[in-house]
This record gives sequence, C-alpha cells and structure tokens, in this order.
Amino acid sequence: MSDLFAPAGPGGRTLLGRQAQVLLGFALPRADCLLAGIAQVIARAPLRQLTTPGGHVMQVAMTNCGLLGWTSDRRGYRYADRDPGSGRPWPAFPEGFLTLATDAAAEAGFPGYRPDACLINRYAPGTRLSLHVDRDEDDPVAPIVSVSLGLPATFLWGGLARSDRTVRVPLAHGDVVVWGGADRMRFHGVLPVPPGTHPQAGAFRYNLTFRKVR
Ligand code: MD6
Ligand code: FE
Repeated sequence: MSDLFAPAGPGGRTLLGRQAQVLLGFALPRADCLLAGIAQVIARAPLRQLTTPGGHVMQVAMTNCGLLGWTSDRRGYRYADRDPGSGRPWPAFPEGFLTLATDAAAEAGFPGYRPDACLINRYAPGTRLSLHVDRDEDDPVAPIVSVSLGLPATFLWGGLARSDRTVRVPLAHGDVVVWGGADRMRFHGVLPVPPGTHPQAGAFRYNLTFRKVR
C-alpha cells in the first residue's frame, strides 16, 4: 500500500493512511494504570466470549466500560447501555482512560475527542480477530483509539473493500492506533497471538478500543 510509511522508533509513529496512524509506545507511561483499570472493569463486568449473529462463538473475550458497550448475540451486533450478563450499567471509565483517549486522538490530529464507549478485548495465545469493519457506531468519521497492552500481536490493515490487500502491522505493549475520517471504515483484524507471557499482563494481549458511538 503506497500510504504505508516505514515504522519510526519508540515515541515515533507509523502512518497507515491519511487519517490513521500508530503512536508507538504512546500509552507506555500509563500502562500500569490502564491494566489496573481493566482489572476493575472485569471484576464488575466479567469478560465473555460473545456469539455472532451467525451462531459462532468469538475467540476474543470482551467486556466494556463507559456509557455504552458493544455486544453481540443471535439477534445482531449493537451497543447497549447495560451489560446483558448482569443487567447493570457498564462500569464508568476508570481513572486515566478518558485522558489517554483524548490525548492520543489529539496527537493524531483529532482534537476534542469525546468517546462514550470503550470495548475491552482479551486475547489468549492462538486467538485471532477476523477481518472486519467497525460500523455499528452512529458517527462514521469520529476516530477510534485502540490501545495494545500485554503480549504483542500483528494487526492486519486493509482497505475499504474486504478484497483489498492487507499490510501487517506489529503492535506492542503501549502502542496506540488512531484512525478516523477517510480511513475510519477500513477493514482490519488481528492475526493469532503468539504464545508468551508478558511481565505486566501475563499470558494475554489486551486491547482497548475507544469509540464515539452517539
Ligand atoms: C485489536 N482492534 O487490536 C482489535 N477496531 O485487538 C480492532 O478491531 C479495532 O484496534 C477498530 C479500531 C481499532 C481497532
Ligand atoms: Fe475493529
């Protein structure tokens, strides 16, 4: 893809498109705080493997925090203001979540970002996320801020059509991907997470994706 630039060093960025970039190590100074927040959310809204409308059980375990949470079952994908597992509202953003999201968005050229949802994904080794577009949000151009924590993984970054070629983007603990605008509807996925253990996160990769849904 002609708009993929060579990765920079830590503190640098990888441009994935006109309005998409990886901020290398951006969340590193805040990683312990973010992992503590994830543990708090999981204690109140347990991770679970959701069923797709087609009846498949997703490999990635998910939960949410914020006003709205992404969920899936046989009836479809949607955002809900309550955890379907407990009937209770999703936990609020833990300390440090909102500032990380707004700071990263601003750094990537999206000032004034106000996300109302944060999906928490947990990948065990071998777990993958197939190629998809996030299109359940009302706002089709507001950025998504995606924070990688724990085990490294390879992100697949495609185009606006499923058949477009993909590039492989390595994502490590503390990397933040931001994309919006013209790049917001591009296909993407995660290759199977290689085995390993991470000093702060154990045998898992965690991903936070902040979204502006409404
Ligand atoms: C992940 N992320 O990195 C999966 N979607 O674990 C996503 O599917 C994703 O990182 C939209 C925007 C950013 C993302
Ligand atoms: Fe996605």
